[in-house]
Amino acid sequence: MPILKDDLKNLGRRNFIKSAGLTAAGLSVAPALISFKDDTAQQNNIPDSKFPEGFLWGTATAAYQVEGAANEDGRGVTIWDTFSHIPGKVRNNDNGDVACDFYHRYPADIQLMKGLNVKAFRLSIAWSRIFPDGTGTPNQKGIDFYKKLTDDLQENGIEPFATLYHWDLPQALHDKYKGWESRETAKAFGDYAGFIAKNLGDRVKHYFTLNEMSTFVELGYGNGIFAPGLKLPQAGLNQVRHHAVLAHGLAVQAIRANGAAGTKIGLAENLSVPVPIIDTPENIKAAEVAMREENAGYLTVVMEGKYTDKFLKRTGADAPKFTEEDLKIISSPLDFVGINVYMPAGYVQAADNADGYKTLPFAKSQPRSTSAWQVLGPESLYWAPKNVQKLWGVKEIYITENGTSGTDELTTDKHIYDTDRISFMRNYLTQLQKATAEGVPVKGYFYWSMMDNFEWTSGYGTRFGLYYIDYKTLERIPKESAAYFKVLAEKNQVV
Ligand code: PNW
Repeated sequence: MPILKDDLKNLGRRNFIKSAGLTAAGLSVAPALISFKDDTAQQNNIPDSKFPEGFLWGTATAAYQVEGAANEDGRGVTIWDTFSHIPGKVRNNDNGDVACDFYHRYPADIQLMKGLNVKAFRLSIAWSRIFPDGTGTPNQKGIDFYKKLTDDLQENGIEPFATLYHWDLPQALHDKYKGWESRETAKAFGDYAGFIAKNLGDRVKHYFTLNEMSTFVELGYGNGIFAPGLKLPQAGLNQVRHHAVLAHGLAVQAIRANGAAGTKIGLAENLSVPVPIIDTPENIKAAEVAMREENAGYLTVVMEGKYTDKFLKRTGADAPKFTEEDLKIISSPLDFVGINVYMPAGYVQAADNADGYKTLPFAKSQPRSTSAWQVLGPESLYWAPKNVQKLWGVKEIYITENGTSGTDELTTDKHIYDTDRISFMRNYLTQLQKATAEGVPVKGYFYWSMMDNFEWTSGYGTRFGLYYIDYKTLERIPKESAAYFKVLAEKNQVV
């Protein structure tokens, strides 16, 4: 295999030899080192690493995390504005007032994406830019912003995929109804979704209703570390869970009723992904059973139109109050299922107990990213889509988020050699490719995130981007992983 002199120099300078030592830990780094400058698939030496033809490569962001311009053009206050301005809630007391200033800089950012061979972009629409108070009179300037943004994307050959709720609830709905504690918020969300489909439906064909119901509900209303910072008792928490899935269903119906022909609808859920510790038939079955049960309050009820018997038994007197009609709405048919996959929920094995499985504790030395919650387990990106297909017969799956946070040190010559992120992508994507090769219908992958951004309670110190943001100047600097993504998307294969 021809290794050019330049490659050798790069290998040395970038200290890649050291990272190649990772192969000892079972991470396949070596073959791809050379592939960066290789032109043919054969030289890559991974003949099976292709993704299906037409596989969509994209990046993802969310309004509050990147847009900034918090007080411009009539945008209403959201629960995250309120929460992030309370001292002590976010690391370093960071907030999203300016963020990456994507609101003003999106034209240049679209060019950066184009340079990465990105063909799809997952953005979120800020509800409070459209309806500053959550309901009522729409704000034309907000609509115009998303029209301009999505037009610009399409003119550059990038398909917009819009999330309607990425956690930035209009504060007015919180004040008036206690937010997701009330059914009124679910109804308001349905109305807003219908309005968007009517007004942007000519240009946006793909919608995700809510992003990660499980995360914003559990962290915002269960343990209080996310906005609005509540710690509800179980009965109240179950009702919030129910209102979230109900909001999803109402939005699906509203988009169907108002969207243009050909509009496709799904959601983007951070589902719990149990991974079999050893791939025996018993453990594989156990992981499937565990996945259905662990997502009972969210994806399972959306896909099945009923709460599982075990969920109702577990919640007992605290179970959510719901009607049969609610369940029908919640399980309105979807065109695709989007899943955000970062980690295994745990490694499981078959067990002779009432659940039929047992979750093993993570080893203390299990690798993690700089996000304390993120245990690294590439197999999660195989088992998540595999079992979504198996459990619910889903025909179209998108990986709506996958990514990792790193230390991302900026060198004096302005480089970021994020070897950890590249290794992460290669290992996770190898697992995803294995799933697609087995016929699991994954249609696309959105890397989280296109650029560093406001990482919720972790503020700006935790970086997930392919582009580094210098928060003093707002300059975007491509990380080494951006170069990796560019080749990956161009070749449509693990590199
Ligand atoms: C997701 N956890 O959030 C969100 O969809 C993104 O907005 C976010 O930036 C990204 O993943 C990276 O964190 C999560 O604690 C936040 O398990 C927290 C958790 C999971 C996902």
